[in-house]
Amino acid sequence: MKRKEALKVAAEKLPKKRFKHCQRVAETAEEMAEMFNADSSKAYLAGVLHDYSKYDDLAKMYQTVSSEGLDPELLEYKSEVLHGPIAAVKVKNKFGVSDIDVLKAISNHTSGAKQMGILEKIIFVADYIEPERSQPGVDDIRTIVYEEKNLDKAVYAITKRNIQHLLNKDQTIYHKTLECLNYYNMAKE
Ligand code: DGI
Ligand code: FE
Ligand code: FE
Ligand code: FE
Repeated sequence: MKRKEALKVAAEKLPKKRFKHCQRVAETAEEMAEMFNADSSKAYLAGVLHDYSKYDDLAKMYQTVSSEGLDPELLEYKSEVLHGPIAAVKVKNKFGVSDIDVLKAISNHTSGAKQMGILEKIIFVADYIEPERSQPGVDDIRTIVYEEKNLDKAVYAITKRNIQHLLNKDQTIYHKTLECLNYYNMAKE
């Protein structure tokens, strides 16, 4: 799938604000790919499509989890945790995106995972630091990325903040989020 086509399907499917976020993630990911010697075209494509399923019908998402044999534990969560894995299935089946790096980056963009590839890490981080993000501490993450150039440390810092935030709201932590925390705690230096 070419970037123009991806932009078109994302723009048609998503509310304007969400689409704009996807565009900014794509641009941030493209720039990061150049910094970290990854494939910038793949980074842009994964960025545009990462939130494609954010507003899908939850019952249909659960059906897809079953029919595609996705992690059954996903059934205990809502779109917040499901939309990455579901988007990966959809862009593969609907648009023929077959690149495994792109599909994994889309699938794991919310939880992260252990032993992520470069593209997965880039999308995970770009989603958190795209220019309109203003959550407390985001500038510390930008410094880790753009000055220290340490992606593993950024993944760890983001995952730690996400988990702290989720625990403050008594949310359940998905196992891949925890695996990501533990793995990048060891990998970060
Ligand atoms: O889709 P975005 O808003 O751009 O961002 P995202 O996909 O990174 O995160 C979506 C939401 O998912 C965010 O509000 C936090 C939530 N989330 C991330 N990890 C977990 C989680 N929610 C639960 N319950 N458990 C998790 O492990
Ligand atoms: Fe998302
Ligand atoms: Fe994220
Ligand atoms: Fe996003």
